[in-house]
Amino acid sequence: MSDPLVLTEVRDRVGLARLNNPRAYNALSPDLMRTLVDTLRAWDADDNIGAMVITGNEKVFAAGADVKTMSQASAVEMLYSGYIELFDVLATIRKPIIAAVAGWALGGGLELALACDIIIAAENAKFGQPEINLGIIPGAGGTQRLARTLGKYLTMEMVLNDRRLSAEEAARFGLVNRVVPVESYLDEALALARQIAARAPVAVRLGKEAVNYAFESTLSAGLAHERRLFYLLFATEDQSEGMRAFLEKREPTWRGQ
Ligand code: DAK
Repeated sequence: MSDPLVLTEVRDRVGLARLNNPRAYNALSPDLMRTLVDTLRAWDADDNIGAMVITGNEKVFAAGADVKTMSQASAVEMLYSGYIELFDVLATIRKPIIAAVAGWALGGGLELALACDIIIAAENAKFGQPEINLGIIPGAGGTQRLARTLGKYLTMEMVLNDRRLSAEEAARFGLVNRVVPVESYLDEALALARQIAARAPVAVRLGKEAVNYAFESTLSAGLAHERRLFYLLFATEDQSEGMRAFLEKREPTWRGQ
């Protein structure tokens, strides 16, 4: 039997998914993506999990879609493959997802990281959209999510001329939350995930929804949406508990209700 394409474990309310296609630099084959998405969906529905981490290994996060598979595909086969829908599912996951990136995050690999909510980078992380070398462009969100994060000009250079960013550059340009030593990047990501997973679940869920809405709407629509979610939280037990605990100078006990 072949090794699983995604290695999973759950600890302290955090689900950890390790991409595991080492022979092809963690290329995101359809089978790997399907396994990853099924895992994340199951964790999203599991009350015992509050946050998730996606990682690769110390040398590579993911080198993009599987070029071997893609090289033979026609336009119609690509259209009907369902591959892109697997990326779309990531945007429907309600719990926070942290990408812990060491080594290469290229093409679909970078697009996978961009679909996460927080990116922790190891010092050796390298980010790029090399699709232009294959005669194509990014197709899983790279042109849009990078432009929203880095602005037009750097994104153009990355998409049109395979400009790659070091971890330090990625941090400077706001593409990652922070850069940490290779030895500790996964521990950092897991520790952050554990902290978020221990917070008020409904507020975490609506906070993620509110921030993501900023990328989909005008400012006034976004502000109105935020306000509705804010009022909604006053219908939760966790809001009463959180404020009572603050006034009583004790730690709150969140129930996710
Ligand atoms: N796919 C398949 N195999 C890959 C691969 C990939 N993306 N990346 C690496 N490999 C394989 C290599 O072919 C090689 O295999 P063997 O020769 O050993 O059999 C092995 O991994 C080691 O690679 P190298 O010999 O090249 O190792 P180096 O250390 O020299 O270089 C590298 C590492 C990661 C810098 C290099 O391998 C590289 O540049 N890889 C390709 C990166 C790339 O072009 N990525 C973008 C792929 S395009 C869609 C939406 C989006 C997408 C698809 C569809 N729809 C809307 C339907 C996404 C597209 C992409 O991501």
